[in-house]
Amino acid sequence: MDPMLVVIAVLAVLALAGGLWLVSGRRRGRVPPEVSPHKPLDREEALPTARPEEAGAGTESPGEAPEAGERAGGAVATLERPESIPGRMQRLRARLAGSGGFGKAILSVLSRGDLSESDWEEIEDTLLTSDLGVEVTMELMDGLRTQAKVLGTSDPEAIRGVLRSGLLELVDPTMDRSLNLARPAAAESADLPAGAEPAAAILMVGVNGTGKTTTCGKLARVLVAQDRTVVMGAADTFRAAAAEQLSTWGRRVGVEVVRSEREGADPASVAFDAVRKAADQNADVVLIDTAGRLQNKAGLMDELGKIKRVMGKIAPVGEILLVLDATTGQNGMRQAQVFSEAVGVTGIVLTKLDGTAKGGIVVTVQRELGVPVKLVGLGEGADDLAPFDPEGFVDALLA
Ligand SMILES: Nc1nc2c(ncn2[C@@H]2O[C@H](COP(=O)(O)OP(=O)(O)OP(=O)(O)O)[C@@H](O)[C@H]2O)c(=O)[nH]1
Ligand SMILES: [Mg+2]
Repeated sequence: MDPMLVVIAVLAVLALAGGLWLVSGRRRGRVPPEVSPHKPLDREEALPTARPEEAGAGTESPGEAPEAGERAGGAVATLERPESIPGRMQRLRARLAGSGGFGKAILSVLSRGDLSESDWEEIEDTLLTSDLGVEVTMELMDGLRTQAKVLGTSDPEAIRGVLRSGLLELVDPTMDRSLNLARPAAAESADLPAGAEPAAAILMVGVNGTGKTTTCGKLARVLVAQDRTVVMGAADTFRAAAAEQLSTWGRRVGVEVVRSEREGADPASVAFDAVRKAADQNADVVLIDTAGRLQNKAGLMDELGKIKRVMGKIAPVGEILLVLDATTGQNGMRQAQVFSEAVGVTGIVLTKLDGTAKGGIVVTVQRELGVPVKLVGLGEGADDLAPFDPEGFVDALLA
């Protein structure tokens, strides 16, 4: 055989092998299309993707981007120390009592002693205005009337006891209200570096203005107060101000915030980057803030499903908190149902309970969804968030 031909054949084989190796090497290093968090899907097809290096997405820690005046002589200002949980419970009890104007109104009727039919109607009206809903009110009224017949209404203390146990039963102390902070096993597609473990992931969802970002910030503080390491993800890419709002919360307690500088970036991509970052850092918890959305916007509801799915490429999302504004009352119920169907809500955060006397909403929302109220927002202050405690709540209502 012509030696020249042999040389050409060998070179051709080598070139082919080299080419194949490069391709498979690229494949190895690349996330397959269906699992790529950066690939825009569905209606986002037209939107630019949000790879951190392309879109200016990045993380911000307190040391990297301090606010003006935050540095003194090159040192980062001291971080805030969030209030301990028992401390805040004590402080917030009075505000919780405010959400139960109805409890006191009923007690005052009961204290009249022998109740006339119009007294009973007054109790019924009061319960109805507390957002307990008609069905629950009727149930509670039946119980009260029956007990009143047995005990006689001349003993207001006894009736108060009946009201307390009736309300407590409605609020249901048997529900598990703990946040799921167990670290999940990594998904097969996670491809994490050795030693990295996914963090417990919490996704915050809800309609506009209910308090999602504020709750993310407050919850980060609760977790920091418990000595947990936290990463937050600003998956509200709708407005640049939203990421800044979350970053401000993070900065105050030294929690890193993963964000995209570009408005309209794919929120699922930012959520993925945050979950990935949390795993790489072995953080305990990753909190993902999302943009407010109306439940009747199907495309936006699908987007939430996508965020959850893409986060699941690292590990399953353990907690999906629906943030509901307590002052919207029964209107919140429809929202709650649609969000629940779209992403499977695991817990409710009832915010602005300090601004309403309609604490009955706690009962209604739990009944409608079969999901417990886990946290309550009781003010605009940084530590005005508390775990929901049924006994404390009912006692505050009847204090
Ligand atoms: N009084 C009171 N105000 C609250 C509470 N939680 C949140 N807020 C206020 O509600 C307003 C909206 O809060 P955000 O956290 O920005 O709400 P959001 O759901 O993130 O809003 P979007 O991202 O626009 O959908 C802010 O002024 C908060 O201070 C609460 O528990 N009590
Ligand atoms: Mg927000």
